[in-house]
Amino acid sequence: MTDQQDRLFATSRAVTSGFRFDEKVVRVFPDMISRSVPGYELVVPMIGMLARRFAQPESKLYDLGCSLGAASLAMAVAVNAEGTGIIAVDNSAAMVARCRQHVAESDVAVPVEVRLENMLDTRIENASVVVLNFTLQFLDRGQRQGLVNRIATGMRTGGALIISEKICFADDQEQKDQTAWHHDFKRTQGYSALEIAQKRNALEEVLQPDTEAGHIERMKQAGLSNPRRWFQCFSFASYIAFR
Ligand code: GEK
Repeated sequence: MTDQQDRLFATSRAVTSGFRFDEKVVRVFPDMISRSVPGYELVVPMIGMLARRFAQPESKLYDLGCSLGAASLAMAVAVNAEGTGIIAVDNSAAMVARCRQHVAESDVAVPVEVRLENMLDTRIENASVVVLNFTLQFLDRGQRQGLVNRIATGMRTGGALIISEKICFADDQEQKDQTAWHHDFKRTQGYSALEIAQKRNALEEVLQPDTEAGHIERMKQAGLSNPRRWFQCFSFASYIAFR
C-alpha cells in the first residue's frame, strides 16, 4: 500500500456523512476515482479525442469541476485547433492547488487556466467544448437546469457539451442490478465491503444522480440538439449534445 492509495473508508467510522473534496481526498484522488468509477480511465482520453473534433479555432474549452485536471490535460494534449485556451474550474482549494502543479509539470502547448471558482459563477463565453466530467451530480438538483442553460448560451454553433455522470434507473430491478454490478467492480478493485458501504453513506447526501431521461430532457430544454449517450459502464454514463 502506498500513501496515494485510497484507504479513506477502510476503518470503521462512527460518522460517514459529508464527503468533502479536501486535502485527504486530493492525495488519493486518482486512485480513488479510477477504482470507483468503472470506465473513468477510458472516458478521460476519449474526452480528449472528442475535444479534438469539436474544438474551434480561437475558442475556449471549459472543464467544470476539473479536480486534478485529467480532462483538461487530455484535451490540451489532443486539441490542434489554433488559438484555443482551456479554462479549468474547481471550487475545492486543495484540488486547484494540486491541479495547478499538474498543469505546470505537464508539457502541453494549449494554455490551461486553472480557477478556484464555483462553476455556478463561471461565465461561459465563446465555448466550443464544455466538459462536466462527473461533476453536475454534486450540484443541488434545482441548480442544474440553470447551469446547462447558461452553458448552452455561451457555446458557439457546432460546439459540444459533454456530461459524464453516475446515473440512476427508473426501474427498481435495474437499479438493484446496476448497483450490485458496480459494487462487484469495486470489489475487483480491492475495496472491502466496509469501504464500499461507508463510502456509499458518505456520498449519499452530496451525490444525487439523475436518470438518463432526465439528462437528455435537460439538454433539450437548454436548446441543445441531438443529445445522446456515447458511453456507459453500469451506472456511469457520458452524454454529448450540440449547439
Ligand atoms: C476528472 N472532472 O477527473 N463548482 C466547482 N467545482 C465543483 C463544484 C462546484 N459547484 N461542486 C463540486 N465540484 C474530474 C472529476 S470529481 C468527481 C470530478 C468525483 C468539484 C469537486 O471539488 C471535485 O473536484 C469535482 O467537482 C468532482 O475528470 O469525485 O466523483
